[in-house]
Amino acid sequence: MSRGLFITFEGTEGAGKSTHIRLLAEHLRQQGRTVRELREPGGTLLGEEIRHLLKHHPAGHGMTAEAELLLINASRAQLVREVIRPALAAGEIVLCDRFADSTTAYQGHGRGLDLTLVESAIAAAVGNTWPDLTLLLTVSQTTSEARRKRRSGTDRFEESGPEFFARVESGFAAIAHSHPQRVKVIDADCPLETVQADIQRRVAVILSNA
Ligand code: Z5A
Repeated sequence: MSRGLFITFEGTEGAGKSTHIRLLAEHLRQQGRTVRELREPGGTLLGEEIRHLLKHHPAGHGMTAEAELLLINASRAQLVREVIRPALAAGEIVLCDRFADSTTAYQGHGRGLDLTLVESAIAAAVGNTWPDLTLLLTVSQTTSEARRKRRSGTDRFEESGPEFFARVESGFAAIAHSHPQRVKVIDADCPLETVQADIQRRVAVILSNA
């Protein structure tokens, strides 16, 4: 590949994004590919500090939706320029745990910010660095809650109620509907092996066209 491949994973909490990125990265490395695993917010020194502010720092209490939007996109602007673009230029496969679609779903649909404003902030951060493929992992609310309960501790996002997460979920569904070429929906309620096999199939298709 002269230019690498940019794949993002999206979905609500507990959908299995982190787990499947790890499994897919192992699978691709076994094929001799160079793979970069990233997460948002985060992925750079600056981005990880912003992540802490957004999720756990006491200064984040009472954060406005607009401040949240801009902080997430500040982290993204850094990640795109410092890591993603150079990695793609070097021919790597970049796997990113959440990206711009999460902002549309969480800050746009979830927090209720104007979608045009959200799009402008995303555009400033992303420029023309859009994913080649987005895998949207969908799970029922029941599965999401059960999987989240297995973890210890909560963050500021998890303090939002079920109505917020329902809006986020319909936001993701709207994104998938508007971008059927880029966004592929994966039923992540299925057993782990079935979901990973589905993901590997989707990625094999795009790799064979790259
Ligand atoms: N956020 C935002 O608001 N706007 C943005 O633009 C961006 C982010 C980029 C990041 O939190 C927060 O930032 C996020 C949105 C916001 N918060 N919320 N809500 P994060 O990175 O800490 O959390 P997350 O992205 O929501 O990920 P997660 O909760 O850790 O879930 P996950 O990565 O999708 O799931 P997992 O950790 O891989 O799996 C959870 C458990 O389920 C684990 O024990 C697995 O072994 C198990 N699992 C996974 N798949 C299966 C299957 N198929 N069967 C059985 N068990 C499974």
